Amino acid sequence: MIEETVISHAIIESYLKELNDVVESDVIIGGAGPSGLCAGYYLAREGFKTVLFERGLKPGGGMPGGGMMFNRIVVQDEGKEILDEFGIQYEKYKSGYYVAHSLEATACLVDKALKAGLKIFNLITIEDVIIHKDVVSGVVINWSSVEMAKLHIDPLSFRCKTVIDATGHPCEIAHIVERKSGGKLLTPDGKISGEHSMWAEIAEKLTLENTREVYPNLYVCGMAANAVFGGPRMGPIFGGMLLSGKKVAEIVKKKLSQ
Ligand code: 48F
Repeated sequence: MIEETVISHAIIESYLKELNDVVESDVIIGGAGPSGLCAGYYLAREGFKTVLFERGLKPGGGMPGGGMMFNRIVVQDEGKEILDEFGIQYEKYKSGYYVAHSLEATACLVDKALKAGLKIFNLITIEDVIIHKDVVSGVVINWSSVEMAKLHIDPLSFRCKTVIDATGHPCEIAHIVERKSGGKLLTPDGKISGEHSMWAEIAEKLTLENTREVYPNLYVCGMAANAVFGGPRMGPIFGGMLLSGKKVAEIVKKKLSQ
Protein backbone atom coordinates (compact mmCIF):
# COMPACT_ATOMS: atom_id res chain seq x y z
CA MET A 1 0.00 0.00 0.00
CA ILE A 2 1.29 3.46 -0.87
CA GLU A 3 0.13 6.42 1.22
CA GLU A 4 0.29 9.79 -0.56
CA THR A 5 0.81 11.78 2.62
CA VAL A 6 3.86 9.69 3.60
CA ILE A 7 5.45 10.72 0.30
CA SER A 8 4.72 14.36 1.12
CA HIS A 9 6.17 14.09 4.64
CA ALA A 10 9.30 12.36 3.32
CA ILE A 11 9.98 15.10 0.77
CA ILE A 12 9.17 18.04 3.03
CA GLU A 13 11.08 16.74 6.07
CA SER A 14 14.15 15.67 4.12
CA TYR A 15 14.40 18.94 2.17
CA LEU A 16 13.76 21.26 5.09
CA LYS A 17 16.24 19.40 7.30
CA GLU A 18 18.96 19.96 4.71
CA LEU A 19 18.01 23.59 4.08
CA ASN A 20 17.86 24.39 7.80
CA ASP A 21 21.27 22.80 8.30
CA VAL A 22 22.94 25.19 5.84
CA VAL A 23 21.62 28.49 7.19
CA GLU A 24 25.20 28.84 8.47
CA SER A 25 28.01 27.30 6.42
CA ASP A 26 31.64 27.71 5.39
CA VAL A 27 31.12 28.49 1.70
CA ILE A 28 28.17 29.50 -0.46
CA ILE A 29 28.51 29.20 -4.24
CA GLY A 30 26.16 30.96 -6.65
CA GLY A 31 25.62 29.00 -9.88
CA ALA A 32 25.81 25.32 -10.81
CA GLY A 33 27.75 25.69 -14.06
CA PRO A 34 30.97 23.74 -14.54
CA SER A 35 33.10 26.14 -12.47
CA GLY A 36 30.67 26.25 -9.54
CA LEU A 37 30.17 22.48 -9.47
CA CYS A 38 33.90 21.90 -9.67
CA ALA A 39 34.61 24.39 -6.86
CA GLY A 40 31.88 22.81 -4.76
CA TYR A 41 33.25 19.32 -5.28
CA TYR A 42 36.81 20.19 -4.22
CA LEU A 43 35.68 22.16 -1.16
CA ALA A 44 33.12 19.60 0.03
CA ARG A 45 35.68 16.83 -0.43
CA GLU A 46 37.98 18.68 1.97
CA GLY A 47 35.23 18.69 4.58
CA PHE A 48 34.09 22.32 4.24
CA LYS A 49 30.38 22.82 4.69
CA THR A 50 29.62 23.99 1.15
CA VAL A 51 26.28 25.04 -0.29
CA LEU A 52 25.39 25.85 -3.89
CA PHE A 53 22.31 27.78 -4.97
CA GLU A 54 21.27 27.47 -8.60
CA ARG A 55 18.57 29.62 -10.18
CA GLY A 56 17.55 27.10 -12.83
CA LEU A 57 15.68 23.82 -12.69
CA LYS A 58 18.69 21.75 -13.74
CA PRO A 59 22.36 22.07 -12.87
CA GLY A 60 25.06 22.38 -15.51
CA GLY A 61 24.79 26.00 -16.65
CA GLY A 62 26.17 26.28 -20.17
CA MET A 63 27.71 22.81 -20.20
CA PRO A 64 24.83 20.54 -21.33
CA GLY A 65 24.20 22.74 -24.38
CA GLY A 66 27.71 22.05 -25.70
CA GLY A 67 28.54 24.21 -28.73
CA MET A 68 25.43 25.62 -30.42
CA MET A 69 23.33 22.68 -29.12
CA PHE A 70 25.76 20.03 -30.43
CA ASN A 71 26.06 18.16 -27.15
CA ARG A 72 29.82 17.90 -27.06
CA ILE A 73 32.45 19.90 -25.21
CA VAL A 74 36.16 20.30 -25.89
CA VAL A 75 38.86 20.26 -23.23
CA GLN A 76 42.52 21.03 -23.77
CA ASP A 77 45.52 19.20 -22.28
CA GLU A 78 45.55 21.22 -19.05
CA GLY A 79 41.95 20.30 -18.20
CA LYS A 80 42.24 16.59 -18.93
CA GLU A 81 43.23 15.71 -15.36
CA ILE A 82 39.88 17.05 -14.16
CA LEU A 83 37.97 14.91 -16.66
CA ASP A 84 39.85 11.94 -15.18
CA GLU A 85 39.11 13.07 -11.62
CA PHE A 86 35.37 13.13 -12.36
CA GLY A 87 35.37 9.93 -14.42
CA ILE A 88 34.27 11.75 -17.59
CA GLN A 89 35.09 9.78 -20.73
CA TYR A 90 36.67 11.57 -23.69
CA GLU A 91 38.25 10.97 -27.06
CA LYS A 92 41.39 12.56 -28.37
CA TYR A 93 40.42 14.65 -31.40
CA LYS A 94 43.82 16.13 -32.28
CA SER A 95 46.96 16.65 -30.31
CA GLY A 96 45.95 18.77 -27.31
CA TYR A 97 42.16 18.63 -27.94
CA TYR A 98 39.80 16.18 -26.25
CA VAL A 99 36.09 15.88 -26.90
CA ALA A 100 33.53 14.68 -24.36
CA HIS A 101 29.75 14.28 -24.27
CA SER A 102 28.34 17.39 -22.60
CA LEU A 103 25.57 15.47 -20.83
CA GLU A 104 27.94 12.89 -19.41
CA ALA A 105 30.29 15.65 -18.29
CA THR A 106 27.45 17.48 -16.54
CA ALA A 107 26.11 14.30 -14.95
CA CYS A 108 29.54 13.31 -13.63
CA LEU A 109 30.18 16.75 -12.14
CA VAL A 110 26.82 16.75 -10.36
CA ASP A 111 27.15 13.14 -9.21
CA LYS A 112 30.66 13.48 -7.76
CA ALA A 113 29.91 16.86 -6.19
CA LEU A 114 26.79 15.58 -4.42
CA LYS A 115 28.56 12.44 -3.26
CA ALA A 116 31.46 14.54 -1.93
CA GLY A 117 28.92 16.32 0.28
CA LEU A 118 28.10 19.49 -1.68
CA LYS A 119 24.57 20.64 -0.85
CA ILE A 120 22.92 21.76 -4.08
CA PHE A 121 19.65 23.68 -4.04
CA ASN A 122 18.19 24.30 -7.48
CA LEU A 123 15.37 26.74 -8.29
CA ILE A 124 16.78 29.27 -5.80
CA THR A 125 18.24 32.63 -6.83
CA ILE A 126 20.82 34.66 -4.93
CA GLU A 127 19.29 38.12 -5.08
CA ASP A 128 21.58 39.97 -2.66
CA VAL A 129 24.45 39.52 -0.22
CA ILE A 130 24.88 40.20 3.48
CA ILE A 131 27.64 42.78 4.03
CA HIS A 132 28.79 43.48 7.56
CA LYS A 133 31.47 46.17 7.99
CA ASP A 134 32.53 46.03 4.33
CA VAL A 135 32.91 42.23 4.35
CA VAL A 136 30.63 39.83 2.49
CA SER A 137 29.15 37.57 5.16
CA GLY A 138 26.46 35.59 3.37
CA VAL A 139 23.75 35.69 0.74
CA VAL A 140 20.10 36.59 0.47
CA ILE A 141 17.99 34.07 -1.42
CA ASN A 142 14.52 33.59 -2.78
CA TRP A 143 12.70 31.08 -4.96
CA SER A 144 13.47 31.69 -8.63
CA SER A 145 9.74 31.46 -9.31
CA VAL A 146 9.17 34.45 -7.01
CA GLU A 147 11.70 36.42 -9.04
CA MET A 148 10.14 35.31 -12.34
CA ALA A 149 6.61 36.17 -11.22
CA LYS A 150 7.86 39.50 -9.83
CA LEU A 151 6.07 38.81 -6.56
CA HIS A 152 6.76 41.09 -3.62
CA ILE A 153 7.95 38.45 -1.15
CA ASP A 154 10.81 39.02 1.26
CA PRO A 155 13.81 36.70 0.99
CA LEU A 156 15.78 34.72 3.59
CA SER A 157 19.43 35.21 4.59
CA PHE A 158 22.13 32.54 4.83
CA ARG A 159 25.45 33.24 6.59
CA CYS A 160 28.84 31.86 5.52
CA LYS A 161 32.55 32.60 5.73
CA THR A 162 33.08 32.92 1.97
CA VAL A 163 30.91 33.48 -1.09
CA ILE A 164 31.92 32.35 -4.58
CA ASP A 165 30.34 34.01 -7.60
CA ALA A 166 30.09 31.27 -10.26
CA THR A 167 27.13 32.83 -12.04
CA GLY A 168 28.87 32.87 -15.44
CA HIS A 169 28.74 35.69 -17.98
CA PRO A 170 26.41 38.00 -15.99
CA CYS A 171 28.59 37.78 -12.80
CA GLU A 172 25.45 38.61 -10.87
CA ILE A 173 26.81 38.56 -7.33
CA ALA A 174 29.72 40.84 -8.20
CA HIS A 175 27.26 43.17 -9.93
CA ILE A 176 25.14 43.37 -6.79
CA VAL A 177 28.21 44.17 -4.66
CA GLU A 178 29.50 46.71 -7.18
CA ARG A 179 26.15 48.49 -7.17
CA LYS A 180 25.58 48.41 -3.43
CA SER A 181 29.15 49.14 -2.37
CA GLY A 182 29.40 52.17 -4.62
CA GLY A 183 32.02 50.59 -6.89
CA LYS A 184 34.58 49.32 -4.39
CA LEU A 185 35.51 46.02 -6.06
CA LEU A 186 39.15 44.89 -6.09
CA THR A 187 39.42 45.71 -9.81
CA PRO A 188 41.55 48.54 -11.23
CA ASP A 189 38.72 51.09 -11.04
CA GLY A 190 36.56 49.39 -8.42
CA LYS A 191 33.98 48.45 -11.03
CA ILE A 192 33.22 45.44 -13.22
CA SER A 193 35.57 45.60 -16.19
CA GLY A 194 33.24 43.62 -18.52
CA GLU A 195 33.69 40.61 -20.75
CA HIS A 196 35.55 40.95 -24.05
CA SER A 197 34.83 39.24 -27.38
CA MET A 198 35.94 35.71 -28.23
CA TRP A 199 39.64 34.79 -28.00
CA ALA A 200 39.76 31.21 -26.75
CA GLU A 201 43.47 30.86 -26.05
CA ILE A 202 43.87 34.06 -24.05
CA ALA A 203 40.52 33.54 -22.35
CA GLU A 204 41.51 30.11 -21.05
CA LYS A 205 44.67 31.55 -19.49
CA LEU A 206 43.02 34.69 -18.12
CA THR A 207 40.19 32.75 -16.52
CA LEU A 208 42.71 31.25 -14.14
CA GLU A 209 44.51 34.54 -13.47
CA ASN A 210 41.18 36.25 -12.85
CA THR A 211 40.01 33.61 -10.40
CA ARG A 212 40.45 35.52 -7.16
CA GLU A 213 38.95 37.71 -4.50
CA VAL A 214 36.92 40.61 -5.86
CA TYR A 215 35.64 42.05 -2.56
CA PRO A 216 36.47 40.99 1.00
CA ASN A 217 35.17 37.39 1.27
CA LEU A 218 33.74 37.33 -2.27
CA TYR A 219 35.60 35.28 -4.91
CA VAL A 220 34.89 34.86 -8.61
CA CYS A 221 35.49 31.82 -10.82
CA GLY A 222 34.62 30.64 -14.33
CA MET A 223 33.25 33.15 -16.82
CA ALA A 224 32.29 35.44 -13.94
CA ALA A 225 36.03 35.91 -13.30
CA ASN A 226 36.65 37.07 -16.86
CA ALA A 227 33.57 39.27 -16.86
CA VAL A 228 34.62 40.97 -13.62
CA PHE A 229 38.30 41.45 -14.45
CA GLY A 230 37.89 42.01 -18.19
CA GLY A 231 38.90 38.86 -20.08
CA PRO A 232 37.57 37.49 -23.36
CA ARG A 233 35.05 34.68 -23.76
CA MET A 234 36.11 31.28 -25.06
CA GLY A 235 33.04 29.37 -26.25
CA PRO A 236 32.60 25.63 -25.74
CA ILE A 237 36.11 24.79 -24.54
CA PHE A 238 35.75 23.94 -20.86
CA GLY A 239 39.20 23.23 -19.38
CA GLY A 240 39.48 26.78 -18.05
CA MET A 241 36.08 26.57 -16.33
CA LEU A 242 36.98 23.34 -14.56
CA LEU A 243 40.46 24.50 -13.61
CA SER A 244 39.07 27.81 -12.36
CA GLY A 245 36.64 25.94 -10.10
CA LYS A 246 39.51 23.89 -8.74
CA LYS A 247 41.67 26.98 -8.28
CA VAL A 248 39.05 28.95 -6.37
CA ALA A 249 38.55 25.93 -4.12
CA GLU A 250 42.28 25.88 -3.36
CA ILE A 251 42.36 29.62 -2.60
CA VAL A 252 39.33 29.40 -0.33
CA LYS A 253 40.64 26.28 1.38
CA LYS A 254 43.89 28.06 2.19
CA LYS A 255 42.05 31.06 3.55
CA LEU A 256 39.64 29.06 5.69
CA SER A 257 42.43 26.89 7.04
CA GLN A 258 44.41 29.89 8.32
O1 48F B 1 27.06 30.03 -17.21
P1 48F B 1 27.60 28.92 -16.41
O2 48F B 1 27.78 27.61 -17.05
O3 48F B 1 28.94 29.46 -15.70
P2 48F B 1 30.47 28.95 -15.70
O4 48F B 1 30.67 27.89 -14.71
O5 48F B 1 30.69 28.30 -17.15
C1 48F B 1 30.58 29.05 -18.32
C2 48F B 1 30.33 28.07 -19.46
O6 48F B 1 29.14 27.37 -19.27
C3 48F B 1 30.29 28.74 -20.83
C4 48F B 1 31.60 29.17 -21.28
C5 48F B 1 32.67 28.10 -21.22
O7 48F B 1 33.61 28.14 -21.98
O8 48F B 1 31.80 30.28 -21.67
O9 48F B 1 29.35 29.80 -20.82
O10 48F B 1 31.28 30.18 -15.60
O11 48F B 1 26.65 28.70 -15.14
C6 48F B 1 26.23 29.76 -14.35
C7 48F B 1 25.02 29.29 -13.55
O12 48F B 1 24.70 30.29 -12.60
C8 48F B 1 23.28 30.36 -12.48
C9 48F B 1 22.77 30.13 -13.89
O13 48F B 1 21.43 29.67 -13.88
C10 48F B 1 23.77 29.09 -14.40
O14 48F B 1 23.30 27.77 -14.20
N1 48F B 1 22.97 31.68 -11.91
C11 48F B 1 23.14 32.88 -12.52
N2 48F B 1 22.80 33.87 -11.68
C12 48F B 1 22.40 33.28 -10.51
C13 48F B 1 22.51 31.87 -10.67
C14 48F B 1 21.94 33.76 -9.25
N3 48F B 1 21.79 35.08 -9.02
N4 48F B 1 21.63 32.86 -8.28
C15 48F B 1 21.76 31.53 -8.52
N5 48F B 1 22.18 31.02 -9.69
